[in-house]
Amino acid sequence: MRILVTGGAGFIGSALVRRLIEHTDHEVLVFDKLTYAGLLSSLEPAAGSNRYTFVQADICDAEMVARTLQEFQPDVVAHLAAESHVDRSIDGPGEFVQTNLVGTFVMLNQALGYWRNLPEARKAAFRFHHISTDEVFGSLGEEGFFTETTPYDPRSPYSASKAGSDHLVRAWGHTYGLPVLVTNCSNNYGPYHFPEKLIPLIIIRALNGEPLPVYGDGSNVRDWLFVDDHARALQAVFEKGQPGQTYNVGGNAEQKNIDVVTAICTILDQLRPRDDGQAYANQITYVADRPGHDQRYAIDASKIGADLDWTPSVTFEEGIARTVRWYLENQAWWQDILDARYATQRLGVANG
Ligand code: NAD
Ligand code: TDX
Repeated sequence: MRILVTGGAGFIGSALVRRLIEHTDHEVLVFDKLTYAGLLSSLEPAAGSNRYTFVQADICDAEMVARTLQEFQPDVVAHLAAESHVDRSIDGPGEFVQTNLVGTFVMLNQALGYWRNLPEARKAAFRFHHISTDEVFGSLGEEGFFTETTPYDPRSPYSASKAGSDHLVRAWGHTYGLPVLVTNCSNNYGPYHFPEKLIPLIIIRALNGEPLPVYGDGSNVRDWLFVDDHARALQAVFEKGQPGQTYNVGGNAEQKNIDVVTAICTILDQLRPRDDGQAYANQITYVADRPGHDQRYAIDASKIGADLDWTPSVTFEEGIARTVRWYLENQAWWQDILDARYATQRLGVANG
């Protein structure tokens, strides 16, 4: 297969590309603008392959999208490019509307034009796979799970823009017959995670001897999915999924934020004890809550299990230990980001 991956220089996109190059015979083209979150260093393990191509371009640029589709002739578009950080969407929602809504519209419209001109057999096999989030479903109380039929109730500028993009994708499927697939997944974590997100931010700030900011009272719950498990799910969906269907993808690993932070501290105490012999947990600081902070997300991933035989393989305990070890062994990767792009300061306080 020929797979065009938008956002392939991001956290999840690069995990997908590394997997496809390492474990399959698929040809891969990464289409990525290289925003602050796009890193060629995350693609280094794949970049030497003759089945890998990179194009630096914006998904809002219809001409570049059309030309790339025409030249690369993909069987699958895996659409991951997006603005992805909730805190940044509070500070600057405009980019989220532009990339997540307008960009997805451009991708759909250009993919439709390309798909209509394919020969019948390739037309039947083509898939437009949109990668979305569980945040479109809103916030859960103590009980229950998000399923594929949970009504949409997005509550941040980020999740509203992703919800809108999901609706556009389904509309292009229903109205024009484009063979679309949608996946909604829970919080990913693992290697190459940009340090604005909770887990890498805590690891790096702990190592730098800085306060570890826990929003609110730390009781918010996320369902953590190891990124390589997610990449395997995405491959299963675009290879075997039924066009028009949605699949929820989750890690079956709910954790309160404070427990995530404490787990990281405990692992660091073992692997890289502080020079002064103190526990890393002493650096934990409760800070002002995120405005509109969703309380709990949890995914019921039974449909993808039953239909496509996918289940998460990495427990939270195993995944968090692997992740901490990766950050200890790959300081050069994250130090470059701290020096040139983002130094783990607080975002999204929204006083304005
Ligand atoms: P990321 O922020 O790490 O990467 C986004 C990538 O998209 C970057 O490489 C960036 O350069 C690229 N990009 C941004 N705007 C672009 C544009 N206009 N044109 C072309 N490229 C552009 O994001 P991620 O965490 O890897 O998330 C990937 C996708 O998965 C997103 O659609 C996100 O909404 C979704 N998702 C993420 C998570 C998570 O936990 N990270 C969970 C659920 C869903
Ligand atoms: O410094 C912090 N302290 C803190 O307590 C940060 C950065 C976050 N948090 C909290 C907020 C959330 O409850 O930790 C939790 C996780 O926060 P993020 O890592 O920012 O992720 P989240 O907002 O849950 O969204 C992520 O998962 C769903 C991704 O960023 C989204 O792209 C994805 O759709």
